[in-house]
Amino acid sequence: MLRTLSFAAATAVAATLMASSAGAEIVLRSSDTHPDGYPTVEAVKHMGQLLEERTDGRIKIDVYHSAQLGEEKDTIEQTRAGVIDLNRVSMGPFNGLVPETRVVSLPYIFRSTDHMRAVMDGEIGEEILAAFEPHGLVGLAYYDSGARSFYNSNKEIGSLEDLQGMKFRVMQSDIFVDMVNALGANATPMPYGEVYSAIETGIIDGAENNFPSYESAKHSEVAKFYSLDEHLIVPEVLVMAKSSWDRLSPEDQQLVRQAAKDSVARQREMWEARERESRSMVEAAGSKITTPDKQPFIDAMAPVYEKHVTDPKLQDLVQRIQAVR
Ligand code: GTR
Repeated sequence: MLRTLSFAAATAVAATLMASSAGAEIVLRSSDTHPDGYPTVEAVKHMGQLLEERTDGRIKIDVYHSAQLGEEKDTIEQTRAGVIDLNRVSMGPFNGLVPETRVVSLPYIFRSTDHMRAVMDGEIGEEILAAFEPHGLVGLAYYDSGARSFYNSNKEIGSLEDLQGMKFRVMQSDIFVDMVNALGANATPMPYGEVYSAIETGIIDGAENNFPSYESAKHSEVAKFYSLDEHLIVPEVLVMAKSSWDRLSPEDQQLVRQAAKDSVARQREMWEARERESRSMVEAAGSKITTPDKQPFIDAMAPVYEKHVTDPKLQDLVQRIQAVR
């Protein structure tokens, strides 16, 4: 019973079962869109192992990978409602809900993964984690997601000109729609799980993502042309339902937060290895990777910044991010 209910929903049941159950008292249900073995899935499993060890098996995490609990947008709502306890998601789908997530979803805001890590590991990252709380969520940790680039089923993209008029799927956020439009292409927001068949049937020409997603979601089978423009370095985030969090004792909250933080280094290690592996896998399977000149892509993003960074608080965050060395 405990295994299928969220901690929030199971608490009432747990209260009666606890006395007789020799197993975990608290089982946290965690969602991820990626398949088993993907670095984010394995990182949350690792966090669960740490928690089990540190609580003598009293707190456990069950990871529901492969979008078993739904597409990201829906799982975010379910997490806010306390139906799902933990959720590992991209920052992108939070853009409509948590304004602070918008700054780290801007194209080319981070110069490199090292820059992203320096920002997210520091005080700006902590501020953004805290910004989830008024929205029914507790931000726990960030994971790496490399850089996202465009891929498509039609042709090589050697320059910005080649993108003109093409149709790309983006995550469900207005920033990404405007980003693609500013490049002269057309954006179609849609859930991740629909992208493969949308490319296959020609509803869209392609999408944009990092190598591990491109490979593991098998988009590489239907979109062979990958263009390394690296327009987005957008971190992943692990959030917890505020209602599940509030049911934990302060000591357990501390344990959960620490285990989440401690899983980050493991995720990054796995991420770096997986990026390399995925890239060689898709290349071996016939994907053609091109490297366009990025500068015209970067220059084309000015209107996106003008439109989306109007709030003084977000303007300040952008400046502080750019100032991080
Ligand atoms: C992946 C990310 C997922 C999801 C997906 C998407 O890189 O890890 O959380 O956001 O992209 O494009 O929907």
